[in-house]
Amino acid sequence: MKIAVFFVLFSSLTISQSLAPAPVEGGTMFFYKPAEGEQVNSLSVAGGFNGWKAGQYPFTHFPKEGIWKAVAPLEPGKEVFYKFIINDTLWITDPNAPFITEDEWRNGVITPVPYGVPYISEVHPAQGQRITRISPVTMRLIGFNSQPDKNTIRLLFNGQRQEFSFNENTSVLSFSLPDDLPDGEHTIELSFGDKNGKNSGKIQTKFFADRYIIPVTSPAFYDSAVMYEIYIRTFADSDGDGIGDFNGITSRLGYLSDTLGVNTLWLMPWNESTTEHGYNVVDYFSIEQDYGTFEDYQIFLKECKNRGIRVLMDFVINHTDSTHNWFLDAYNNPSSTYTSSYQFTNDKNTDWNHFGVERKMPKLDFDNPQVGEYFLEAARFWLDPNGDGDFSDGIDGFRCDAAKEVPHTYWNTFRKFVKSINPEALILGEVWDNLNYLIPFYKEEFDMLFDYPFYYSLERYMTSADAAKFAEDESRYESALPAGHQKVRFLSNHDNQRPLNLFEGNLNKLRQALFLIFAMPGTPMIYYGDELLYQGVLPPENVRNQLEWNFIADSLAYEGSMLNFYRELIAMRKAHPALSRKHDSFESSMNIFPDKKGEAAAFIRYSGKDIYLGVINNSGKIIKDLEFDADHFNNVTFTDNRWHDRIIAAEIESDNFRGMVYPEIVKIGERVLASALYINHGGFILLKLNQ
Ligand SMILES: [Ca+2]
Ligand SMILES: [Ca+2]
Ligand SMILES: [Ca+2]
Repeated sequence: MKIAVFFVLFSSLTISQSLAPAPVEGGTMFFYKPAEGEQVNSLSVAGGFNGWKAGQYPFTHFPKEGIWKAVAPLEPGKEVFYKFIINDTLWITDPNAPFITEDEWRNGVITPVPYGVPYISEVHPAQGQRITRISPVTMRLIGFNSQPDKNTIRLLFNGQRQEFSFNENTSVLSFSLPDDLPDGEHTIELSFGDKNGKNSGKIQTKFFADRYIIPVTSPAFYDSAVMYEIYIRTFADSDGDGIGDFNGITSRLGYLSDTLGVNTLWLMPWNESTTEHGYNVVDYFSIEQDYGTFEDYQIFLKECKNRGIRVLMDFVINHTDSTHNWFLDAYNNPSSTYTSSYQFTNDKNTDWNHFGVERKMPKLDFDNPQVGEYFLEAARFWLDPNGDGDFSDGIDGFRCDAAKEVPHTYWNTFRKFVKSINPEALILGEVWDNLNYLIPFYKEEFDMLFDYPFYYSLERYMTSADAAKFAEDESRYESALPAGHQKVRFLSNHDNQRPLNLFEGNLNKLRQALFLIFAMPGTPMIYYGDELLYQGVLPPENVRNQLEWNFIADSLAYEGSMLNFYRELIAMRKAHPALSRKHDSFESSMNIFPDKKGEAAAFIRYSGKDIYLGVINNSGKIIKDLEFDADHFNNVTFTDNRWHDRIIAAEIESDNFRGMVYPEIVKIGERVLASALYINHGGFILLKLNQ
């Protein structure tokens, strides 16, 4: 008996030994466990707390445990971003960080808690979070080696005493927010003691309300659009100089619109530039000479209009090229009229703030109205080059590069200006960051944003196979976004690895992820070459390959090719409009949930009487029978059992179960049972539920 008890205690201790950063005397302890065969000679932690200086807080190796440990004196309650540095050179993300930023940096994020005193966790809304709908505040109170004492809790909301309820079993404190809660910052302050008599001291957390009384109004065209991103330089060359050009794209529009079925093109920058990628513009009113003439561009645009294809321009306004005439004038010339258009950091105008590490990309200063007005003029030019009020010679919208580097106030001005010229013009923003960061960019600024949170959530699901977590993330995410919002969903672009590499060469995961992107809300986007199963990992040069046009015919001829898979998905989305219906918590067109065992991720798409059930099996085994809560099927009438007639799309076969798909779906009381629904690991199915 004693041995058994000891064993239980011992194993629970082992399991609970997390490698997440933990409070210790004198600061926060970080852990790192190298992978088998990983060569680690030295290791340190750095972040905002020490100016990102490598080596200042080194780890010590504990060979017996196979773990490295370091302590940094972090200030409790103050959120920090951090990374680990291996062998002084390789910056990596802490694999056990409680949160990882969903931007290009992938930093670990922690809010250190003090050692030896009670603290709070699982706070909702989380510290610093933006909310768009009102829901109760909840948090878990954690004592130091003992339970919190309810009688000691003191709670203030925006400086006023606040009533609350406290569940002593779960240690969760909660209170409701008033329906008329004003927008803006809200502060929660509390203190409490535990049964050992330790006191938390004052704990503060803040959140923001952003209610979007005005919903986002994005052009309806993009709800059912399929977008395609092109790097002009490597897409199609018309004159044999080895560089892709406008005439080359024009000659391939048949492939894009008829063969593939896309109807929106985002072209990487086409203004004159000194780099291959073009993200540093020399002249905002020009066509890159490598890509052809302005006439070539106009012919391309006209052919797109004839085919009903919309064209988005990559608008790069955070910085210019260092040979832009403004910068040439201002460089080493403090009396230049353009001195205050840039962010010079010395008196002589010989040093300046720039984008990332690129000195060739001097940052503009939007505090100077001259800068903003210049880009309104550029926008007007591309929307209507001859200024006659007829947009048939203009672009259909802007893909705004590095949008988070440019002030919100400017995007608001930009929106008003663009919409006053052409209300149908699309304003699409690249905000490479988490949901919390995205939200403010919708408010009177952008019609659509690239959905980075979904990109990372999908990656996590494919790695972890945690269907319940995926469904929860997606539901929570959708409910936080404003009414009427739209987003672009993608698996890759010119800055990210190719999708096959994202899923480590696993074709089943790739097909599942694509299926989700084409069956769920948001505008799907394809990065050129993905349909030919191109591979490539960062740096970005590796994912900007030359498109090999002679592969297309082969790919079309092979039924099982990725190109044909893309074509099927696009056709599926077009044939079933419910799949492209917009979704947010105000206008619901989707419900996502796991099955009762948490093995499959399922979703229902609905639009009026059209109801579809999608199921993904990423569980590692064959699913034969599924059971769901009937609550998810409220709008469904279970009339007959001819389900096999209603399979819209499926990748369900394995060698053992080929052709054995005759699902029966019935509702019994509180449950919906889908039996004989064979889905192999890596498979998916989409069924129409109502005839
Ligand atoms: Ca060429
Ligand atoms: Ca050039
Ligand atoms: Ca015109």
